[in-house]
Amino acid sequence: MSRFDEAKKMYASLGVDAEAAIEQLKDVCISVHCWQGDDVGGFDSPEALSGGIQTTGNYPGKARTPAELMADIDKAFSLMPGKKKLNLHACYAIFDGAPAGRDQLEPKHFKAWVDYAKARNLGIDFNPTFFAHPMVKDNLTLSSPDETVRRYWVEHGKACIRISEYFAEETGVPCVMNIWIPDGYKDIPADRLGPRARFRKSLDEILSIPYDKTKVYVTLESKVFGIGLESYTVGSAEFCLSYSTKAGITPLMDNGHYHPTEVVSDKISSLLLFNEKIALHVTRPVRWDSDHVVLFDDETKEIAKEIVRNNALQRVFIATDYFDASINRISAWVTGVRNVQKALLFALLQPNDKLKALQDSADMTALMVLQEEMKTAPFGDVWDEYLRRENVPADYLSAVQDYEKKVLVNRV
Ligand code: RNT
Ligand code: ZN
Repeated sequence: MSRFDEAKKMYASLGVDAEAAIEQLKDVCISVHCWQGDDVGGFDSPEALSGGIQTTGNYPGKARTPAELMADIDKAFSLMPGKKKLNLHACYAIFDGAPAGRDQLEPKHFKAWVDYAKARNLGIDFNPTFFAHPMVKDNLTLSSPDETVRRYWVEHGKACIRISEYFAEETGVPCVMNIWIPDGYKDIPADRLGPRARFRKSLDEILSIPYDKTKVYVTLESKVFGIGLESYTVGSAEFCLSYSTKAGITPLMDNGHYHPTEVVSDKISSLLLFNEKIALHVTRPVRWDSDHVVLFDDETKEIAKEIVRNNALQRVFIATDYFDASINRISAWVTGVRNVQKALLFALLQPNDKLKALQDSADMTALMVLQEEMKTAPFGDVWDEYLRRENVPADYLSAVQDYEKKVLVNRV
């Protein structure tokens, strides 16, 4: 009997169908962020990263051109099982000839990405880029009191909706367009309402353009603070959640965007009760929103459990969001995405009905014992079987090291 067969038997004894878990996992799409490959650099502006986010490290091999980034994404995707979507930022526009400002971006500036995605049967998600640009003034964009600045970024948001619709039409897959602005203050403001009122007005203006809501899902991502923006964040949790509900768009939670003892896993159920769809940025905050590579850790598993046991795999847009420049970037990509998938498989392999029944009968003793027992169940054997069926190697490190030797080290 193979290790998988043994594991299957063990899970079956608990009422868990390992085959069904694998089948379900195959259909879950993870939206993979393109920005792990070049430290959130992009191609449209030479400005350094800003907006209170930071990539640290200088591991060799960062992608410097669209061709390099595309090659790296190919390498990374070849080592990830399951369904993927490509998540792009507006700063990854590819100009062939005259560059355009962010307020002037058009679908044609993303044609190379559409060709890339179509050739690989990928859908595309999108993000307007409200950072690392000279039109960010005093750390403000959509909430700026300077009308020229505010308008510029409203036009950017509108342009991005048009581009998102183009992605959906070309690929045949709906596009999730996520709005996140870095706007905030390092020190105590005198007016907290004004910037938020302007942000609300700007969002209203962006969303006023007609677009097909079955093709473009606009999401809004909140944040607690950024580096250099410690005292006040315009797009706070309360602002973004209230706005999303009122405007009928989709709320997005990034698990690096809350106070250190707050957990997104506990928030998912509440949002599911009041939203048809919700969206996540899965990351690993270490003491702050540091965007470390996602690990197979307790909170990632808990997030996955909340999605699976609430029957919400079709209602949650799952995207990765991290950027580590201190290790091989391809490995960072693959490790983080695989860990999201591992967490989902782990969740699919829990005896969820049994656990709920124990909770409802107030048998917290048996609940604790069973939950603990599941931690050492032969999960790894089911994961390995999933990789085998998906035709990706269990050992991706050798492939990454080989690519590093042949390709990445030459980028100097
Ligand atoms: C920043 C947000 C945002 C960015 C990306 C690059 O704190 O998490 O999602 O990481 O848009
Ligand atoms: Zn995020």
